[in-house]
Amino acid sequence: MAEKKVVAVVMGSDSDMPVMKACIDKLKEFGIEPEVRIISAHRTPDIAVEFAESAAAKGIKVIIAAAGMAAHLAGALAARTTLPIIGVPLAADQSPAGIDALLSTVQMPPGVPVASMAIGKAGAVNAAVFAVQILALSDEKLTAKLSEFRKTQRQKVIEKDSAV
Ligand code: RP5
Repeated sequence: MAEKKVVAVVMGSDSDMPVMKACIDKLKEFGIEPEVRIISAHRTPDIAVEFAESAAAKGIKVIIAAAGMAAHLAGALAARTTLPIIGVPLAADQSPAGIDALLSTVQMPPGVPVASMAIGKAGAVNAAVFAVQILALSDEKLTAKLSEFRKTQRQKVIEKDSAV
């Protein structure tokens, strides 16, 4: 039987996938196969509500929500669940470098937080790492993988330093 998915990666459009692939790939590096959905807070608001309200009961523990422009997806999901929501603001076509999405994602009212990451690919990768950090609180194997990840990252910088 397939293992229950504990992380969901939701994005507002398939046009977000080229950036969000970095998030999905990073989760997979840690052995986490996410549930991936395209759900729009504005174009499919009913599906966003249904998804958020049913996520915890399905076994989802962390939701990563990415969107561009007036990026209300992370906040709209956060309004309907007490699961932690990690937001990834994206620079969509013709948008001012993602600043619009950043402010829409990060400026949540008190009481309904979204953990907003950086704009774009860095944020997509960090959303995956942050989700792993949350899950690692109750998973020693993930804690060990995070420690290994940091060591490898450190080593890569040292190698670049020697090669420069
Ligand atoms: C947002 O609008 C999506 O997350 C995407 O970043 C942006 C543009 O969507 P498409 O017009 O490409 O579907 O809701």
